[in-house]
Amino acid sequence: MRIITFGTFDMFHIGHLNILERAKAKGHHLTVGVSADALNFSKKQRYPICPEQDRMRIIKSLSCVDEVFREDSLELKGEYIQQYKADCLVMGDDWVGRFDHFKELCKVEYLERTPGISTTALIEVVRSTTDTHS
Ligand code: C2G
Repeated sequence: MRIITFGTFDMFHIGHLNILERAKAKGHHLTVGVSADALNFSKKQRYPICPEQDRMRIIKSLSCVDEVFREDSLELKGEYIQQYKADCLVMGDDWVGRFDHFKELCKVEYLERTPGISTTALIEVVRSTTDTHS
């Protein structure tokens, strides 16, 4: 089965690795759409800490990942699912229900997020450490 998943994967951490490994375990081929810097800016009004070329290189280097592309638009998910011939879309459960309409194209599964870690929390830790020492 061919699996597809999407994410920003900024400041790559263990929660990201866990979901990618678990996504791959559901099939034999894993495609990852890494969200573009511009897409992040349009969604969150800030750019990721790590630029898209770096985020894509990191994801590409993982042994559980077979193929990587840049996700330029949230509206193109259906096209990406078809283009990469995915049989199953996997997302973390922070997205539960949000992609159910793709069930007409492929299976849709939401996996439990790894508790206690997020890019936002990492940024906060760095920020508070920097504040303390400056
Ligand atoms: N994740 C996880 N556990 C965490 C943190 C993240 O399982 N502790 C998962 C998320 O649920 C997501 C993936 O890791 O499936 C990537 O997370 P983000 O980089 O935060 O991606 P996001 O901004 O949700 O981008 O088109 C959708 C977007 O591209 C998704």
